Amino acid sequence: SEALHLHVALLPSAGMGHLTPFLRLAALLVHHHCRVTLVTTHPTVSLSESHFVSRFLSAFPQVSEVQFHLLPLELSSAKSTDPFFLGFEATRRSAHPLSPLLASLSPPLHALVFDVTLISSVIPITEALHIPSYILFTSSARMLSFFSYFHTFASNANDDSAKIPGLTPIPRSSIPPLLLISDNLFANIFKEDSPKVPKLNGVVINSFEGLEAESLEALNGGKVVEGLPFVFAVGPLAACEFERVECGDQLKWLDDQPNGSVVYVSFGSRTAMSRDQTREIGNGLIKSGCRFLWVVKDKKVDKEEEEGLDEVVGRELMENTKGKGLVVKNWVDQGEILRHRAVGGFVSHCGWNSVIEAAWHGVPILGWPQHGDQKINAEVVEMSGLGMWVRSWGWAEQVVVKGEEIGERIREMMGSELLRRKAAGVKEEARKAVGDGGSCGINLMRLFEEWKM
Ligand code: BUP
Repeated sequence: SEALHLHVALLPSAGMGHLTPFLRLAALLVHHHCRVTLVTTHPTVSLSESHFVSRFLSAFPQVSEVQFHLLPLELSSAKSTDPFFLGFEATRRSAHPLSPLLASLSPPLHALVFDVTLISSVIPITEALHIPSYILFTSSARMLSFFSYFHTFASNANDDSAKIPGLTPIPRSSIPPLLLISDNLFANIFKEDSPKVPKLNGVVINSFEGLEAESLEALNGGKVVEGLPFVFAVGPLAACEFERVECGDQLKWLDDQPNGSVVYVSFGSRTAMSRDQTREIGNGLIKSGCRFLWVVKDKKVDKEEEEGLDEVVGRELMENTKGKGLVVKNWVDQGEILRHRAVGGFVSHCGWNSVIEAAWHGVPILGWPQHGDQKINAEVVEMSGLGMWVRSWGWAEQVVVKGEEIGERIREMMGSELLRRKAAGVKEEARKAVGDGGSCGINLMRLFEEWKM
């Protein structure tokens, strides 16, 4: 009722990691009686995305869909081969037709909430139409601080760490590698968009004080960069019913395992592991002596996923895992898995959604960042007490980490009573944030007040 008569449009960008929090935010807004329009991009990069959007729209018939058709991208000028980065870029370059599309919405919009990668292309449109501009930042508040500070940092290229006021310094080795080399798509988006954050009316983020007090205080205390808009921490955004997928076999298998005995292993929706590394992980899991549920992924985009497990993991290794663990290749219901009492630890790439989901269920993380923002997120995992990570493992493709060491670290995580207690503490904080009088509700009300003005 607080949001009655408000009309907000949401505009996500490519990848499940970006889409997921947008749809969860949409569900939250609908819950508060806000009218929501979802701008859906066509085509999506992966099938997971298009299925996810369809399921969302069927579950929320009160949400209007506006279709946004991307222009084909001139590949030779794109400066990247990553299908998701190309998706970002195609969306940026196709933004022009959004102008008549947004202008025609009725009742007129109180706000447009869009993806961080669209700042430069969308702000001129929203300014011309006098629509307040907000982003939903789909990573950590620590990463948001780095993003907002980036244009300052880039001019001091020799620093061994990013010393952002109010934050524990971010070592150079944790900075997304693509940002340290010039003239690639990812770095160019950062360079162009980072100085424009102060032009936004606000930033919505899927985080909470109990997980990221330091960064949220620095951001809203005006320390990070001058002129930043308010950061509305509305996390943890809850997973919704429409996200559920069939995974009866896995849950049944988990039902047969003792409490806290299973380590869940997944590197998210867009990390393809090399064959060598995949086999070392398999060996590591066997050496750990723990039971495991392992999601194997050897292609970046699901559409290309065709090889069988025997081929990717190796037949011998598959034989050896029998009885000790479950190896799966398809999309799993991560929420249900993390919620299961048998799961006692999570080997994760530290994609932000995975971190938030682990926090929600109080499952300790062994972080193994692979790309992009993931080391910065792993620092949050460690600082908050939710888990640990091994700095020497490096970025994906740099080294192949041996099974022996992987197994040892998994044993360490699964055996740590201290980690378990701390992760349970983070879970308590997460529940408090969304409970009565919690920060999620307070920040959401602030946001509605602002939208009403
Ligand atoms: Br894989 C997989 N099932 O099998 P992240 C992922 N997920 O539910 P990413 C499943 O996808 P970026 C699966 O629960 C999370 O909500 C998972 O987001 C879900 O990592 C989401 O963790 C994955 O942020 O994206 O996909 O690498 O790095 O862009 O954040």
